[in-house]
Amino acid sequence: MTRRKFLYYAAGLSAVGATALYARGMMGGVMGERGMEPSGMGAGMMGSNTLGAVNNFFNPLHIPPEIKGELRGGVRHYDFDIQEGYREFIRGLNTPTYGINGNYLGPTIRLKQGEEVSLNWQNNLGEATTMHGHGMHVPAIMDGGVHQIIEPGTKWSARYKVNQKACTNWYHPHMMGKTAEHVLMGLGGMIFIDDDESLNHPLPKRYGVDDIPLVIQDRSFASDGSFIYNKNMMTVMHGYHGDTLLVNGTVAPYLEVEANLLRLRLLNASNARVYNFAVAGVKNRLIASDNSFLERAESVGSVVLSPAERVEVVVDLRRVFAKKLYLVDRESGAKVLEIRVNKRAQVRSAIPSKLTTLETINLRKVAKKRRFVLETRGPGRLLINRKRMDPKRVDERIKVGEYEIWEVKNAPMGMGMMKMGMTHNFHMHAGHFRVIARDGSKRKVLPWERGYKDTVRLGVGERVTLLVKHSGYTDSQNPYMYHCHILEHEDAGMMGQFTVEDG
Ligand SMILES: [Cu+2]
Repeated sequence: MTRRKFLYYAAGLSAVGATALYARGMMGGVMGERGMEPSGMGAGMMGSNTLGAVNNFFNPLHIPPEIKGELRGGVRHYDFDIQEGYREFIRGLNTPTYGINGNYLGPTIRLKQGEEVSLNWQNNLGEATTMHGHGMHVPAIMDGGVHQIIEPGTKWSARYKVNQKACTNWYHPHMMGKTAEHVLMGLGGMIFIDDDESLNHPLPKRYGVDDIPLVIQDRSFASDGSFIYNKNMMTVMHGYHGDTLLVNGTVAPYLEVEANLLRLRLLNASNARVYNFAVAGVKNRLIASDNSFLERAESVGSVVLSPAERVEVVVDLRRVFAKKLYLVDRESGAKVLEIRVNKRAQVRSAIPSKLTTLETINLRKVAKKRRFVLETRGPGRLLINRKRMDPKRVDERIKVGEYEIWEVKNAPMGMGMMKMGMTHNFHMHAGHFRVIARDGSKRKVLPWERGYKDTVRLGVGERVTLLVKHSGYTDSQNPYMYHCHILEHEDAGMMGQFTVEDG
C-alpha cells in the first residue's frame, strides 16, 4: 500500500467512525476493519440487489450547472471538455472519475425547439469515446452512436436543428464495448428541451429551485475510494449493481425547497438497476414520459424506471412546511433524497389541465410489422433476433414516414413452466414510439408509458407492442442503433442497427 493510499484509507476510516450509521449504510455493511477488498466480490459484484440504507442525509444535493450556449453566426454553440479527474464522494477519499466540464457528470444542456445548435465535444481523456444524445431526434451522423468516435485529443460536433417536443433527455457515451465503464466513471448529463408550449405552462420552471434534475445512479466504492467494477460473467449477466446511491453525484443528499409545487425530473442513469420511485407522504402527479408531456397529469403511487428512462413528477408541498419528505425507491426500500420543506413559496405555479396534444393512435395506417426477441443464449451471449451486434451490419431498413408496429419480447431462458431470465429494456434511437400494449393488453400499459418514449422496460417473458414512426433524416449509409439499455448487456452485443431511408 502506498503512503498516499494509506492516508486516504485512514482518513476514510476516521470519517466512517464519526458517522457510523452513514458508513454502514454507505457500504452496505461490507466495509469492515480492513475495508472492502479492492479486487474483491462486494455486494455489487454479485448482481445482488443490496443497497445500503441511508438515514442521515448531510450533503446538499449538487445541482449541475445549466448551460444555455452562446450564439455564434446564428448557431447556438455549447462547448464541452470531457476530462479525467477526482471527486470526493466520501469524506477523505478521492475517487478517480471522468466528467464533462468538471470531475463527475456534466452540465444540464438547455435547448429550445427550432434552434440551430452545435454541441462541441473535446475529448481530453486518454481513450476514445463517443457522446450520444439520448432521445434526440437528429441525423444519424449527429447521433453520437458507435460510429461517431471521438479520438483522444480531438473534437467532434453534433450540429442540428432542435426538432422535437419539450422533454427531458440526456447524453452519455456509446462506445462499443465500453459504454458501461464510461458511464460508470461519470460521463453523462441531462438535456432539457423547451418549446413554446412548455415555456407558457404555469408549471414550476425555476431550474434548481422548483424544477430539479435528478440523475440517479448506484456505485460501489473500494477502500481507496475508487469505484469497484469487475466485468466478470456475473456482472455481464445481471448488470452492475452498486451498494450506494448517488443523486447528481451526491451521496446521502438533501434538498431545501419552498412549500410550493416541486417538479422533479427523474433520470435512471444507472448501468442496470431498476427503481420504483415515489415521494412518500404526498400525491405524486406524473406529467411527462421520456420524450413528451402526457396529455394530462396523472396521479401515480410510484413509477418504475429501468436504465435510461425518464419521468417528470410534480408534488404539492404547500401544506407541508417545516417537514421532511423522502424520495424513496420502493424496489429496494432505500431512501434516495431528503426533501426539506423550509422556505416560503416565492411564486405561484400550477399544473395545467391540458399539458400537450399527442397524435391520435390509428393502427389502420400501419405499413409493416417487425419483431425483436431479446434473449440470453448461454453465458455472455446476449442477442437480439439471435444476432450479436456487428457495426458493419445493418439489421433493419426502415422507410421514412411510415407507421410500423415493433413487437419486442424478452424471451425467458429455460424450459417449461419455469420462466427464468433477467429484466431487459429496449431503446430505439432517433424516433419516438408509443407503447400500444404490454403482453397484448392495452390495460397493462403503465401511466408513464402513455406519452412518447424511447426506452421501455421488459420483465422476464414480457412483450411490448410499440407504434413506431421515423420522420425525416434519411441516410442509407449511416445507421442508428436499437439495444438493451442495461449497459453490460449492450456492451455484450445486445444491440442492432437500422437505417431510415427514402421510400
Ligand atoms: Cu438487457
